[in-house]
Amino acid sequence: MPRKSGVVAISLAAFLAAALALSQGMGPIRAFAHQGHAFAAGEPGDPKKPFRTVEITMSDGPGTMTYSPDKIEVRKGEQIKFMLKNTGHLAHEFLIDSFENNAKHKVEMEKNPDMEHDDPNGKRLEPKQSAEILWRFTKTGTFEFACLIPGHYETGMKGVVVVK
Ligand SMILES: [Cu+2]
Repeated sequence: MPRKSGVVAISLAAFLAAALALSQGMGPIRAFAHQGHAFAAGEPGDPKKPFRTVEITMSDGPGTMTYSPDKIEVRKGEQIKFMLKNTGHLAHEFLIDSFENNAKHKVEMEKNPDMEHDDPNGKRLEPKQSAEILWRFTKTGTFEFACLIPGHYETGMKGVVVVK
């Protein structure tokens, strides 16, 4: 009998430990999923809340690739609906992030040039395509929007958002 109750005690302890590990695990796993998206520049916007619209045109020509405008200023907490339009002849993307994350991401894109983006903080647009991104800037600082298709950033496809 003592032996049997010992086994029961151990299996109950194991069950409790597993249940505890599971309940504790939920939080960090969820938090990690958010960090995994690396939303350094804020967070996805809420369409039910007010926002300001900013149109950004992506274009390309001989030796030049640009965003117009390539600098915008926003207030901390403000929501911006980016209306993106690709008027160029090539596919372009718009990824809003910290300079650091874009630089890291750029290295990955050089290894996988066909990597597609359709994330809350980034879109890839084919020529003549339009897209929207609703974004809330929750932190002050200077953030970057960039096209990380190999060669595009170097040709001028980058811009900044100054959050005050
Ligand atoms: Cu581009």
